[in-house]
Amino acid sequence: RKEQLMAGPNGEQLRIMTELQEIWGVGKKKAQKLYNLGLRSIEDVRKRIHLDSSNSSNSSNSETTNQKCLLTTGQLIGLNRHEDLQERIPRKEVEMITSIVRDAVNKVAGRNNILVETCGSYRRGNKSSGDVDVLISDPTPSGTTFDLRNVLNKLREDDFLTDDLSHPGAPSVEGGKRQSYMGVCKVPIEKNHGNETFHRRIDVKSFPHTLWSYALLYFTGSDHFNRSMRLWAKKLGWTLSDKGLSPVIRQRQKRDSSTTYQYQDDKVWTGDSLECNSEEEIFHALGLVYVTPPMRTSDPSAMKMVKLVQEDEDGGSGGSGGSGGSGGS
Ligand code: DCP
Ligand code: MG
Repeated sequence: RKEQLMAGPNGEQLRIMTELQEIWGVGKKKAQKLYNLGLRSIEDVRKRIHLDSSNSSNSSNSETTNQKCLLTTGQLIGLNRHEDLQERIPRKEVEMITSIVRDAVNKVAGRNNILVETCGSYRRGNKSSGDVDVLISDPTPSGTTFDLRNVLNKLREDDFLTDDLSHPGAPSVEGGKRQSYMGVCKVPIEKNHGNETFHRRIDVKSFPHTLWSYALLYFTGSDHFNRSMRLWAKKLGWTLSDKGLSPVIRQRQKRDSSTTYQYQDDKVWTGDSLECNSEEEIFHALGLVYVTPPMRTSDPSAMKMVKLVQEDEDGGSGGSGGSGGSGGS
């Protein structure tokens, strides 16, 4: 469909908007806004920002104040780091980054039993990744969230974190909530045997241990695999996320006219999340065989594995044999 659109009358606009969305934090809306301002490439955006900043240092009229808001702080970082962030991260460097974070966690916590696991495409076994998704959890005591803030301060002091795209707040007092950080890092040259590396996107998330398996499953992806599994859960009357697996009733509500979709599902939780102490337990709770991370791809053969279980189960119970049934129990 994209190829067709590219060949159509709006193809050039689509190509430009796709390029503008390469800037971290720039989505479709912002890309359209930039396009409407006459900007036709990332280079154009750079020039405009440069022009705005030299204008604002020469004068203080209101027009320049408006133009200063062309990009948010995060998008400006995305623009400044754009070239580096386009580079894929080899597995070896993902491992270096993970071990730098793990060392900082151990040092700040004063012990080394805190779980630090890199998920995303790395855990699926990809040769390279677009970013590094690090999950952290303190197994003792299991209800609390390990506070990331001192670890992040240490990583800034060590010149590992170079830019912050979001700041985590304090962990919630009642516990049970995740803490999340998005930023940019760079492996210091001396840690990389004198070799220069690129700036890399890093996400660090801290979860209470009770949600660890759900966090691992969610952030290992792939996004298509997750969507498939969530849809499967939905058909069985559950909702699956990094917050758990809970029974829900969905009430279809008409939305107001300002939103893209006409209807939304309002979820009414009818019970607490299941306690699952491993990813395997989550698959089994949904009546699925366990799928290992390397098989959780967007590849249709992995998707088929999930469906095959449904067919096996239907067959096993001597049931309808159809593929459209609600399945499970
Ligand atoms: N995720 C999701 N739904 C989204 C975004 C992310 O379920 N809309 C989950 C699945 C992803 C994981 O979070 O695998 C990490 O997100 P990334 O965008 O970092 O994706 P990957 O790590 O899979 O790929 P990349 O190599 O591009 O980082
Ligand atoms: Mg990733």
